[in-house]
Amino acid sequence: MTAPNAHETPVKRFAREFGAEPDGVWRAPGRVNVIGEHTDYNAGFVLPIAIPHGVTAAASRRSDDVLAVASAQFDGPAAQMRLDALEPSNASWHDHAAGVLWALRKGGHPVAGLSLLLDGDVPVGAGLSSSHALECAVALAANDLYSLGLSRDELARVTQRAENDYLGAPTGILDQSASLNCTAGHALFMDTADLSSRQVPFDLAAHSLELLVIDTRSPHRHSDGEYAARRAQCESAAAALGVDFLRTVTDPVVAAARLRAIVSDADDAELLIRRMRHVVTENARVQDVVALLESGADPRTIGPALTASHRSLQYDYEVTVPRLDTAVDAALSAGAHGARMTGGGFGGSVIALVDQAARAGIVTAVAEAFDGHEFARPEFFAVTAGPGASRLFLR
Ligand code: GAF
Repeated sequence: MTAPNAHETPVKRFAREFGAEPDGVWRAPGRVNVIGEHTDYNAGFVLPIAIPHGVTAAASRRSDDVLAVASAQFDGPAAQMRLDALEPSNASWHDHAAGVLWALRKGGHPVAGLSLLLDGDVPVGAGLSSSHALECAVALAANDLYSLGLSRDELARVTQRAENDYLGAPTGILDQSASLNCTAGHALFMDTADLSSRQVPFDLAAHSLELLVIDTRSPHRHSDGEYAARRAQCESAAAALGVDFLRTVTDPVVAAARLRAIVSDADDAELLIRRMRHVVTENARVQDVVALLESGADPRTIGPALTASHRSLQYDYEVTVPRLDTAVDAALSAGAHGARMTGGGFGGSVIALVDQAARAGIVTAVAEAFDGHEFARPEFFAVTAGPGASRLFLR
């Protein structure tokens, strides 16, 4: 029996589990999306940063067509799965590793067995993409160990297939692209229609600012029905408007008039209008924020767009929950320049753009607001734009 040991390196833990040192070690980060929420499955724009938290995968090839996967965070021996017997599942954390190998093989890529030791510090259930960090670390390891030669964007598509078809979560391409393609000191401005992207300077410390994460400790899950329902509503709105994706819509007022004329049930029409309006205005906000950051303006100027994004997610997209709204409202009242939920919503984390000097007061104000609602106290930590996924070594 192996036991978690906080001081043991992934290499040592791997050797203890599998009897030899790993062939290599890879690391992939979680992400915070600065703005551009629920736009990725509408072929729209996103602007994530990689965060310093991530998942490290120590891995070796095996010749027996078995995935053996252990975790530094969980007690117990490695789970063992025959690759040719894998069936879609989302019952355990190791299904995220299995899903990547399953998706690689479904895509015709020749991967055989892997021994894996995973070690992560992305808060789970906080909406910071812990599962995508795991999947990206495993995808990079398999790509190197089996000399697959896949590009970062191809690996992002592989992990998206694992999420959609193995784990049953109908997510877009934001999170894995952030983990694989972000660079330190930058946000990644990506057009999800074709995955074209550019790096946008994002150095808040140079302006005595920081991005404060408020983990509301109300866990979210993408396989729950609400995320899928939002996606389906966007597809219905696009179909009614005669476009492939809502990204094509630029004037929400004209589109709303058309939806009222086309959709016979008035309540259905108003619901589709709210969803459409979020997507169209959010795409515009991403472009506005990128323009401000690229112009060299004080990053404080992006604050109002962050807050407008939250209000749109709260009232038009309806994916916030009381803890998220409470955190945003309290942070703004205490002096944050902007605040919004980040990630899929229905729980998870808020980000607040704060002056470094104001951070302590904002933390106290949010904590007291949570006490007032008898919510469990959130976790607070600042994040900087860290590097994307990488190989740490390969023997
Ligand atoms: C989750 C999904 F995984 C992403 O694809 C994206 O849709 C996000 O929610 C919302 O922007 O993180």
